[in-house]
Amino acid sequence: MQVRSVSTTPFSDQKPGTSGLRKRVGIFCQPHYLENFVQSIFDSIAVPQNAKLVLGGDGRYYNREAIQIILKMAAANGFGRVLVGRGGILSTPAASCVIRKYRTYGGIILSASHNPGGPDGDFGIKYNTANGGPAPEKITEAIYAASKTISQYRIADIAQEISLDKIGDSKLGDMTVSVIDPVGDYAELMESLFDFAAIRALLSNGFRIKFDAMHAVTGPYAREIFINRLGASPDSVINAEPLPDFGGGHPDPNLTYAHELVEVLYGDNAPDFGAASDGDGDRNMILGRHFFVTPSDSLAIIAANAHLVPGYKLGLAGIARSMPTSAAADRVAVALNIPCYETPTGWKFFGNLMDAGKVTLCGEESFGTGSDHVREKDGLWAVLFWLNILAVSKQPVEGIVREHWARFGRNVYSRHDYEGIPIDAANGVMKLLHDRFGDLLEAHFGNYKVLFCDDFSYTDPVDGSISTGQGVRIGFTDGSRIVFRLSGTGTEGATLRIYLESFEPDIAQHHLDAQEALAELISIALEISELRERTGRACPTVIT
Ligand code: VG1
Ligand code: CO
Repeated sequence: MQVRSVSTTPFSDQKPGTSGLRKRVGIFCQPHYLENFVQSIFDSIAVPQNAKLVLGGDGRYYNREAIQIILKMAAANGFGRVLVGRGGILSTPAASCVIRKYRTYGGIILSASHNPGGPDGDFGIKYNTANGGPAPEKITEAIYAASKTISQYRIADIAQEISLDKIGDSKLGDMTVSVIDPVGDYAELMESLFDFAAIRALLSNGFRIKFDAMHAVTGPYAREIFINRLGASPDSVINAEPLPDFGGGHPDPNLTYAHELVEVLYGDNAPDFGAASDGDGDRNMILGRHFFVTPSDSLAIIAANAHLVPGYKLGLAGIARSMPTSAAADRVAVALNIPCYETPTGWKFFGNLMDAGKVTLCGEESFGTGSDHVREKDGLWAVLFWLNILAVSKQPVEGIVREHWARFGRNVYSRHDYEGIPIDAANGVMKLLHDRFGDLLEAHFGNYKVLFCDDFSYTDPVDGSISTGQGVRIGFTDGSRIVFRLSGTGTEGATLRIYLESFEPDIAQHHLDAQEALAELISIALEISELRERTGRACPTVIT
């Protein structure tokens, strides 16, 4: 095989964010842009000769082109075999599953997750290590450093396109390209964890479900699992055809962007259960009939009911949640007498805890839930977990949630996102908050008195690594909390997130509507951050 060394110069903007490098397609398509980043990955991980790599993506625009380039670069960089999902498709959790099952050296996942796709949308790339999880900060920082000094990359000098549409092996120089079924290994793993017979019985007894794949990667997975293996009716999965532009939609399973599903679940004759997943299949939204389950509650409820599910009946080692996620799971951990860890935002912080056997379940408020079955959050896994709980408990979704609140109290929760605001204004808000820490400690806001304020930092209990600047927390004496954080996944301006939480021990006493219950905290957040004045925004882009 002929290898070409191509001279190149660095791009200044290849710093990986919360989960990998995400940019507009136009930026990724520039000559050498993708190649520089891929070579920076390979240069940062000391690839052993003949190593195995997993490669796949969420099918968005530029997925196939990128896969051709990465395959040729993998061959030129000494990989022995690359396992690629057929058609270049692998959901993020499925990629994690395949890395672990076939013990590969790592994997490259092409996705910008919940960000829109298409020629004017976003593209993304992330590297996962041998445990199946997102590369830890140590590696992402090394990749970024390498990208700043790169002067050449290596690529196989082969013009031919590698065929990705037929399962089986082919040769690319000395390297083997193994095209694999993207769904099979993952579906098998799900069957090993959940009581498929119980779920099948539930579905055949008239329990109706609706899953919205949002024209993103989960369509083929959902069809195979819900329809073929669990016997759900064919109309149970909507928008099941993955499209390069996600049908023009925003593949983010929340109340705003998954409105088609939300209308069905809040409409007349609504099904019993609704769910959606995002671009790359790692997020989940859970709905009951006329009812929304907050992701933070979902994590807590999954933890409290895990003993009902075969894969978890022996108990949980511990739970981990990201800092902005509500403390609902902490209460369950106390009841189960297991530890609960609080990590910075992003799945990469959970990997060490799972590898060390310290936690079984992990979750984030951003519609991310998962367990140690893989090392990524897993949308369909969460849906199956709920279906398994519903099949055993024979209660509606709303009943399960209300019973949970009655037992543990309710962490009333909401997130307000201000998307696409000027970067300077966003940084100004964060700086102002830091400058006000001293004053805030003295301040009273009606019934609210500040107990502490800080910028969250985390020391990894396994390897001792420290991550600072992970979000401003303002805690009040009654246990309420406001968190301000800048997003690390956006590609347009800045996105500022405000996370609001209060605790209601006696749910008989209080409003059901979170926005109403949190109204005072919301106005405190706006007042102390001067957000409206500094951004000119009257209201958030997305409220969850
Ligand atoms: C967001 C979420 C975070 C999640 C990340 C990746 O990050 O808040 O919880 O881990 O997306 O999710 P940020 O930095 O924009 O707040 V995914 O499904 O986009 O890989
Ligand atoms: Co995602």
